[in-house]
Amino acid sequence: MDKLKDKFAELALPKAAQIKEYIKANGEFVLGQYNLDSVFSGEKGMIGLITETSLLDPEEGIRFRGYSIPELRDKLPKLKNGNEPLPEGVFYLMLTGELPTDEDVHDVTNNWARRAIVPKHVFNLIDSFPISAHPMTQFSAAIMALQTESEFAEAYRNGMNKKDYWEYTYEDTMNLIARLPRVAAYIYRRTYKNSDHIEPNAKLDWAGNLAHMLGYKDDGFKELMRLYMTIHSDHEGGNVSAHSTHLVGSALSDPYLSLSAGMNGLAGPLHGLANQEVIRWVLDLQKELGGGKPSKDQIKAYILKTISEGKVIPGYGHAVLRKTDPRFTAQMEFAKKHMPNDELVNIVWDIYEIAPEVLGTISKIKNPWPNVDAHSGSLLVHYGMMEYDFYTVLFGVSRALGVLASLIWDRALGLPLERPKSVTFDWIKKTIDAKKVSA
Ligand code: HAX
Repeated sequence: MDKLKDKFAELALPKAAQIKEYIKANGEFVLGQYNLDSVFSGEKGMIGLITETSLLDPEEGIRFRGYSIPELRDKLPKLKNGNEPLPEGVFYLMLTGELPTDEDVHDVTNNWARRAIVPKHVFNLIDSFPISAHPMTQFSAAIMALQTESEFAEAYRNGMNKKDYWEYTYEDTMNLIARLPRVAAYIYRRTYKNSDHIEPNAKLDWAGNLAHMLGYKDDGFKELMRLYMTIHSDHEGGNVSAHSTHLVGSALSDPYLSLSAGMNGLAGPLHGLANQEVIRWVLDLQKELGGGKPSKDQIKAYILKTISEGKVIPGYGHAVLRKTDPRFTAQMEFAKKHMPNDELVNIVWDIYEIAPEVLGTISKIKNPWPNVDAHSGSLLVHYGMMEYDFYTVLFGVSRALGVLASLIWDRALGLPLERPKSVTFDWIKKTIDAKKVSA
């Protein structure tokens, strides 16, 4: 028996049927218009995707099924002595649209614990990489290695009916999410701790177990993982990791193939890899100054120098947001409570005072405010995780929750193969010139 699967069938399938009916009845309705600039600016602002799990407002930030980050921290179930939400809860919420009870979350924890066994060949594959391979390369490849377990792929081969797609997507999703912490921790311990691996502890919650397998005993780190895994999980459908997972899934590639594609997108420095770049940038700044805490003038000068070298300030700016990212604020609140005097955290706060002012003077930059990645690394460093090349893997474990919940919805909604039209520049020029002549 799988209570979450039953709940999805009971709540979400009728909703999916309603949505399909609505689309049928209102298919002609015009939602917006776009121009040449839209096409050449990464399709920003063009509505082209349906994503049920979350919605991003440029001024306010992300809402998961209508709940903001502060509301999630308040309302989602926590451990008895904990203060941060359990990520099991945000997954439940994204999937069903309902806030879970403590018992619902407990069921998801147990469900994932039951599914968490990683086949040996996945570890062998990870071990076959040179130790210098980037952790995201190892992570994406390990997800591909896990694909041997895909129930969706097997059922498709055996002639599954379209109406069953969502069920097999659900099964793969649950198995995959259950196994990712073990895979991530294995990569970490192999790459940085001499392959001194730590067995999972099935009594711990999903994020607590991840912290345990990574080798961090501090309860503060476990709390950080719960918050981290919750707030990084989803950012509506158009970001590169969500969009690529969805796009690849639209070919009915199974959840393993789809998530691996999404992780390859997350590994880009303009997206998830920005979290490692932030710490690299701050450490380089410190190194250049001979160590210690830089003054605000030194920070300003370093920002201007970075820009003059044709590089971006990592952790600042966003394709959609136009204010401080509430995920940054949530991490700042966590830091104020747990580590207010940490030097690196204080540097991150000083940068927050300076960077928006400096970036705000550069007219082409649409958003001078910090995003989620500006803060996360400093929290990890505080607990001793200095190996910043690994940070994006943590982001990836979390992001799996949102993009895979969405993939289940994609299959439940029967969304088709995605295939936007592309044209050549010549085609555009001819079309626009012809319109000008006839005007
Ligand atoms: N530092 C310097 N220049 C910046 C900048 C920054 N932080 N943010 C934007 N710009 C520049 C762009 O590079 C672009 O310059 P060109 O026209 O010369 O190419 C110009 O300002 C306009 O960019 P924009 O419209 O404001 O921003 P985009 O939507 O094109 O890009 C990015 C959004 C997040 C990619 C961008 O702000 C950036 O590169 N930020 C730094 C990297 C980063 O933090 N990425 C993580 C984003 C959040 C995320 O996905 N996390 O996973």
